Amino acid sequence: TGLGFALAPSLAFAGKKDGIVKLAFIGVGARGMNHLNNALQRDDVEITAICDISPKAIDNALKKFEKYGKKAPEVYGKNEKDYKNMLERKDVQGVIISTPWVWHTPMAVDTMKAGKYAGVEVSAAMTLEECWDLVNTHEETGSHCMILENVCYRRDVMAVLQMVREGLFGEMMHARCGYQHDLRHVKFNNGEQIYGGGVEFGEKAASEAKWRTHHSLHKNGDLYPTHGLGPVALYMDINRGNRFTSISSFATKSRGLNNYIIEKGGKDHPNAHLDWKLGDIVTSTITTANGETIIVTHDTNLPRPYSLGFRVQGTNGLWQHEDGYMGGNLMHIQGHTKDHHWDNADEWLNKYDHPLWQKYGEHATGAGHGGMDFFVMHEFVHAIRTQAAPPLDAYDAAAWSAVTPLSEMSIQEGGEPQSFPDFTRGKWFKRKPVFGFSQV
Ligand code: A2G
Repeated sequence: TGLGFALAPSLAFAGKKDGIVKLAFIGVGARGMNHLNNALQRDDVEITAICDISPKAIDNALKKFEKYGKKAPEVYGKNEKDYKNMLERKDVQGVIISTPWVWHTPMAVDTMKAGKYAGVEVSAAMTLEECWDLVNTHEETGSHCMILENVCYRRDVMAVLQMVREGLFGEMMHARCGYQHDLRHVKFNNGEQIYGGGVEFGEKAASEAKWRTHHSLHKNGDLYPTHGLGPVALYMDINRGNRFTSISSFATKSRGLNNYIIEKGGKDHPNAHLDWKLGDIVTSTITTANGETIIVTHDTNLPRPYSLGFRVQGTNGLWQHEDGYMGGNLMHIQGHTKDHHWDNADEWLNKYDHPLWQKYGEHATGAGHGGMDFFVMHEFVHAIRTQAAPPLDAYDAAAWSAVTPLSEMSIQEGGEPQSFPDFTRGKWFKRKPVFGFSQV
């Protein structure tokens, strides 16, 4: 995707031999294939079944099984509901769901109802009703749902979590984050290649542009909040001593996608006449029960380098980071950093490197997205093996994903603050943080 993330195969991972975890996959397209690749390299996982309605995707996936010398899985995908047949299998304990967004909640709900662990890609839900469906199904069935938010496992993000917990920033006060990624080549292609080369979307397009783009046509809100908000939620103990209380959102006008279509496809292309609803930059301010604020940005239609733009600030200092190669990795910690100056954050992040990264960094770095994908799979598998609750759960999935519908509502009402439902129904007050404490 032009992010320069390594996609080389990671080192084969030798896990615990006792208790092989049996996984199935719904969706083995671009994202699912990445997860599949990681799972196939673990000898503590057996993939018993895969499901996709695209025969080409199934074909590619089966080739991977051959490549790694693994037993071929049962294949499902006759139609859009065939995944339900797969969920009836006894030899499936957990299901990785990497499908178009509108399928995430229904598939996660069906997976939990089938008594299996659901590992659902981001965002987990598109509407408030879906957020509640995830929570209610988890509570009714006792089955678990892990939101597979890989950025929570980014090396710098986890080091900063250690610093937050050690109190280096003082009391949490404010954070900024966002999904700032020029997706124009992802939202449009020529139907053959998966990125760019044309200005088609929907039926005439391939891969993500088939389903992702139409959300930009019909919705004005933060369509993809969790890459930024997941880590910030961990810093602020959301659902575990704290919770999001309100959100107020604003959108700019919409220009980027139309300009791109005209530039690449000409002003007579049929797509040049569409009225895109998504504002190019959507900015939301979230408040929390503990008195912090969070500014979340969604910026996917304009030319710009990738950055999640983290800022994590407390009463004693802050981390401020701009992804990329220009050295925008800054730290200021009162008592350590010279007043009114920045430190290069690298030294701090090395010093507070998370134990999980120290232990598995070597396996992780080849696994895609700079290693995060290894950990998200590792922890999902570990939760299943130990029959434990996953570190990112249905409440997290609901609270983080709720930003999409709530920001849409706020924008429609001119920025009017919207209340977050308390998806934990009061349990946030007593629940304790769990993410990142396991060193298994
Ligand atoms: O761009 C990145 O890889 C995103 N991941 C991923 O979620 C998806 O939007 C992709 C575009 O296809 C991160 O930013 C971590």
